[in-house]
Amino acid sequence: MPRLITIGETMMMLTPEHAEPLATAAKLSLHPGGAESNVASHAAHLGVSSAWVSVLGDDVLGHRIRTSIELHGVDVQWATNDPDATTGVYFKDPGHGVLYYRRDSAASRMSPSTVASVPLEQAEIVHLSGITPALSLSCADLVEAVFERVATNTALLSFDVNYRPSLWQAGAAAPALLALANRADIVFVGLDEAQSLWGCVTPEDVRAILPDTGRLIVKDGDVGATEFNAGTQVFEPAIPTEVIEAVGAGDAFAAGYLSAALRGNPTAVRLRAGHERARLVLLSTSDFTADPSPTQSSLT
Ligand code: KDG
Repeated sequence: MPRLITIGETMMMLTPEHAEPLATAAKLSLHPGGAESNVASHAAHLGVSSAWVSVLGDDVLGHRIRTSIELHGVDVQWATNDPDATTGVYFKDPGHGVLYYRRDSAASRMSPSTVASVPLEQAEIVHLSGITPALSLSCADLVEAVFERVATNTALLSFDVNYRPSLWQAGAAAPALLALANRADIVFVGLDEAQSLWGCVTPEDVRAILPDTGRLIVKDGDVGATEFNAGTQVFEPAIPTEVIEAVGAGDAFAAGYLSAALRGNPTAVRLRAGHERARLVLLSTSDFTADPSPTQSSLT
């Protein structure tokens, strides 16, 4: 049984091989791109048994994504292919953000039934992100159903705020993401996104508006990350890195942190593990840069 279950959309991602804008890039590479499958893939490489739950199109992109994620060592038995919908696609445009082609994608049709047969209560951590409730009403219902189910058992609900402004109607994201984050056991949020969403300037400001989150991890780019947990506050500086491209680094951070938490490590070690994993992704244009092969450890 997987110790970590993640749920969310994965698209086919096209990214320039070198960090140059789409307007001029000559060569693009093709990889799965999805915050939650990224977390599962990194965690699997770190030796944590992980599963990823989603819906893909029954098309060549959907099948390729499923196979790639399985090759990372992730259990994909609950990732299904919908014959009536297509797999989402997105492009990274280094220096300019991202372009999504995901409206009405197969994953946008996810709903509470997507997790009906998934044994969430047997996992130790269930991980979601703030991308999913923005995809469709049925996806928002899915997120609500997972929060409610996990609250009644021993699994911890991990939530990465992952604010994607282009997916939300004006004004809708701030209250929705705040309410979800306040109900989670573990929350990851960038100080920059907390500033855009809620006007927070310091990590302490974020704690003040998320008083009910169990472990709150506020990431401040190349400065470091702070964890608030009950009455404690621990800061761990980032690892100095020549950043090539940052998209996906937050997922790697979450995976490093969660993997260390599952090993029972103390706060500073968990945060350091997050920084170490994020650094691998910051050094490339890909969402997933790993050590050469999956590690086998006592966690599997
Ligand atoms: O965190 C990286 C993800 O944002 C990216 O791979 C695509 O999941 C994605 C999204 O919806 O933005």
